[in-house]
Amino acid sequence: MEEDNIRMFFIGPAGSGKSTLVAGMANWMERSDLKTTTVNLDPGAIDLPYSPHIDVRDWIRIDRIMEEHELGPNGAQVAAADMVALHSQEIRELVDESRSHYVLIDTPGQSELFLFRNSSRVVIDALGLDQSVMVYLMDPFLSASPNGFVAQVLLNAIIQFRTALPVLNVVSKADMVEPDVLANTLLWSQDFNALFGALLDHDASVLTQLSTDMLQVMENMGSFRTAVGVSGVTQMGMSELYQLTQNVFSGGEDIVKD
Ligand SMILES: Nc1nc2c(ncn2[C@@H]2O[C@H](COP(=O)(O)OP(=O)(O)O)[C@@H](O)[C@H]2O)c(=O)[nH]1
Ligand SMILES: [Mg+2]
Repeated sequence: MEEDNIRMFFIGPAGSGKSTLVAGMANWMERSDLKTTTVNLDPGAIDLPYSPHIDVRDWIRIDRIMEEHELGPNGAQVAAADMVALHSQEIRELVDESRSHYVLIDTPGQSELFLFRNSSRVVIDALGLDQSVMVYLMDPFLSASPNGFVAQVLLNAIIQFRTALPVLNVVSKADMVEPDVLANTLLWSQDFNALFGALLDHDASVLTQLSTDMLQVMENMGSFRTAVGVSGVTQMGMSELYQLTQNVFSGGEDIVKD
């Protein structure tokens, strides 16, 4: 059995619930006797719903960058995202010292900063690729339409492509949608034909040969990997997300629980 911890990067659009999910998952893991370290990689975070063990804001402050480099808020976010890379070794050392089973990594509010700046590659590489997984937060309302669901599946593929890590889909804020709407979204994540049928029913116009072929590629890439509905607020879906993570690395056995 590996001694190494498992790293879970939480990624998704601004406001998708990453920080809240890190808080909920950390809380659930601690209660399950899994030693957990939380890492905040968002220099722009204001009020976090958890107290991060490791926090980039100790080194990088958006307000200071705006002042010192005479940048607006957007420019400062980009500069800050790049500066995180300069601290990747320190972050790695602190993670190693924590000797945790699980490392939950909260990524910057704007997911494009994490996905499309090379600095994130440096951070991911520093933390290690072997036992890392991306947890991709899908919006529950966008996921309720076949077209919106497919758009997010495409983003999943981009995350896989950019990070070369396994990506787990979660439908975030699942407490906010009706159970039958959620069940339908989760069905699409498991059943290619159900999704295909729904696209035909609702959005035949977008069903060109291209989108059909594209969906097939997404399925081959595993972008349809079974999703779970989660809520950082009610802690719904935490054990399922834990199990999905276990499955990625071990085919279902607990890896690091003593
Ligand atoms: N009802 C509900 N609200 C949530 C959930 N997760 C996040 N929120 C709310 O959505 C907003 C954005 O959440 P946050 O975790 O900061 O998103 P982030 O930008 O992705 O880190 C906050 O007002 C949260 O309280 C959830 O699971 N359920
Ligand atoms: Mg956040």
